[in-house]
Amino acid sequence: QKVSVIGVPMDLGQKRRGVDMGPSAMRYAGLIEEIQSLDFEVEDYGDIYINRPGSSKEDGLRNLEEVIKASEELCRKVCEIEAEQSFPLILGGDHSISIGSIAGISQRHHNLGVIWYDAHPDLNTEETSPSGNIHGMPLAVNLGIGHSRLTEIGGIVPKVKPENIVIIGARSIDEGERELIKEQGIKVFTMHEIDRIGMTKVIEETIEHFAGRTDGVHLSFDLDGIDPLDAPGVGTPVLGGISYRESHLALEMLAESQLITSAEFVEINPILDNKNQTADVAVALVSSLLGKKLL
Ligand code: DIR
Ligand code: MN
Ligand code: MN
Ligand code: MN
Repeated sequence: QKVSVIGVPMDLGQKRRGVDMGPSAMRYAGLIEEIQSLDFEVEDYGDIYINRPGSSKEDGLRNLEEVIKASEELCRKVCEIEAEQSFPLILGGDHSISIGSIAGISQRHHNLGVIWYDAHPDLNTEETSPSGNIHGMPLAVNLGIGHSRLTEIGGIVPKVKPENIVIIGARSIDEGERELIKEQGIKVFTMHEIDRIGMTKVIEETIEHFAGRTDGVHLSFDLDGIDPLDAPGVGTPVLGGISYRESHLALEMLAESQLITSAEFVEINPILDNKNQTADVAVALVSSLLGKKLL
């Protein structure tokens, strides 16, 4: 089994610099060695090039041209990885990178499932966004909703069907996002459901939701889904998140299910972090996702 790692040092999907260092932080935290220790062959594709500095706001979207360029490049690289039957592991960068990663993955997975592990549903459009930040829009874009220059990347629109999405950990939801969730009937486990039924049940229901229906499931893991106490190095921390242990449990259960066919870990900002704690957490979680067991 092979894992192909690709870094996307993108920080133009939002306003705070530093999240471009996420791929370095995860490599420094021992990502490659950790995957090798689990008996996978690893190929590190290095990082894709991000054009800097960004442009100004265009059509209400900050740094649109640079995000499009990077997304197209990431789409091509992910396609190459998928063509080799290798497992794509994408390192962010802010969450706007998900536009390019899912554009690539959806070329071969026409009935793709997506797990969006995040404090935010990232379902804004240039019309509903309070910030103009593209990192708050990628899930909408992947549903074919939003600016056409973003939704058309990779040529397939939409890339994901609303019934093939499960959001886990949401606790900061904008008005436009709330409407879209209702209108599209998207399955969401907010913190309320996680507290109420527990992570075990949440993941059991998630697995049940996808099993036998999808031709692959992509895990899009935003580190701000985790509580800021456990993952402080993120640009938009939100109190009351998923714990470190619950997150391991979730990924251990997903590993056992063998449903996950690609993954990305995004939004680590080493400048805001406490001695690379958040990258250490991400590497430990990758290891659970790839099947590491305590015993
Ligand atoms: C907010 C923040 N909903 C926005 N989104 C974040 O700007 O659209 N996503 N931080 O991760
Ligand atoms: Mn595949
Ligand atoms: Mn996000
Ligand atoms: Mn988030």
